Formats: sequence, C-alpha cells, structure tokens
Amino acid sequence: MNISRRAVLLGATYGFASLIVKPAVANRDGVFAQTTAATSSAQSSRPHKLPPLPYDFAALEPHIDAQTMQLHHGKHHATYVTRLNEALAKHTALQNKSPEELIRDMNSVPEDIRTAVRNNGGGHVNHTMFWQIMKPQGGGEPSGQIAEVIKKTFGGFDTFKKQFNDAGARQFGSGWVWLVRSRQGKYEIVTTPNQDNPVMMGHLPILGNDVWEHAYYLKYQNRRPEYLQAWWNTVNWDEINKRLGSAARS
Ligand code: MN3
Repeated sequence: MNISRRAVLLGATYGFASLIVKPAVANRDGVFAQTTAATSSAQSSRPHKLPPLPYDFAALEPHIDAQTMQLHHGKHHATYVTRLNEALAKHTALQNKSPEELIRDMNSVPEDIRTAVRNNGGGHVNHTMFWQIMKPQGGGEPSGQIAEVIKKTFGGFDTFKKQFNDAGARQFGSGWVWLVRSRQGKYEIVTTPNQDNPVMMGHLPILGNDVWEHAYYLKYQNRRPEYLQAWWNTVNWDEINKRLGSAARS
C-alpha cells in the first residue's frame, strides 16, 4: 500500500514537473531512465565525489589567483558535495541518480531535503562545469559552433561579452550568469540566484560564470566587473563546443 501510494504521489509530482521541464529533455530523460534501470548497481553515483581540478591551482593566474582556486575547489565545492551526500543519506531511492538528474526535477526530490539538494546539488553541478570550461592559456576568440551561435544570436563576440558581463554585474548578491539553450531552442543570457542551475527552469546551460564573492574577492575585492572581464581569458572554447553539441542533441 505504501508503495502504490508513493507511486501515485511521485506520479503526480512528476506529472507537474513535466509540464515545466519536459519538452527540451524528454529524449534524454528516456535514455537516462533505461540506463539507470539496467545498470543501477554498477553506476551508483553515491557517494558523490569532488572531481579533481583538471589543472594546478595556479594555472589560471593572473586572471584567477591560486589561493582563490584552492579555497573555491577544496573548500566551497567540497562542502557542497559533503552536504549533498548528507542530504541523500536517508533517501536510498535517490542514490543512483546523477547530480544532474537530481536537480533537473526538483519536484521529485522529497520536501525534507529539497532545499539541501537544490543548493548543494546545484553547487556540485555548477562547479563541476565551471572547472571544465576554464583552462590554462584559455580565452581568445571563440571557435567552431559556439562562434557561430554567438555571431548569429548576439551579432558578435564583443556584444555577447558585454551583455553577459552586464548581466553578471547586475546579479544582486550571490549567483551565476549563463549562456543557455532555452526550451524553445533559443540561445539566451540568464542569471540564477544562489546555486540554482538553468536546468531547474528547463534550460540547458552551455557556459556559466560564478559571481559569488568567493569566486573573486581575494583578488578583485568589490570589483566584480573587472573579474567578469578577466574571466574570458580562462575560457576553454573546446569544452564549451562539446557542451553545445550535447545540448543540440538533447
Ligand atoms: Mn563558487
């Protein structure tokens, strides 16, 4: 009885979520569902782990300083992972979901841990992307498919950067600024508060910059626009092109 009642409740919740989120991700959800069912024990993502930084702490100097990277990865991101695992400890049904799956359908997460998963699952997903879309000796002009998207959508890289940086500078308090592919397939700049990720709104994040003070304060203090400008010198366009390819297929 408990099981069937729970199924009904989950179904109702899921149905509600699907009104909001489904159109852009229906195929991908279908694929995920099959994969999870077939290989749930082998593919358990619990406990979630802090991914290693793909370069040295000092590798993004002078644009992002080594101490900021060390604290940002080793303390801030690590804490999101720890707290996500704590939140999921009593919810075995959620333990085989990837962090992305968890946050994509927040309504399916039990209410008692929903805020914790939103903040810490979001923090884990956001930072995992963030380390990957930067690299030593990065930056320069965009290349490949992302260059075409930027030119077609914004007219050119300079205009895109200006709009992105302005949005990041205007984000009040802590949050992120993103380039997303919307549910309608349009490319847009959006901002999110706290550790919210665009998938919570049905968008697919192509790239994003962290505008929490912990991302820049040691070097830039209150000069967030200066950090936003310098950040482009770290961007890994190859990785962003990979993300764009995945988004276009979903
Ligand atoms: Mn951060």
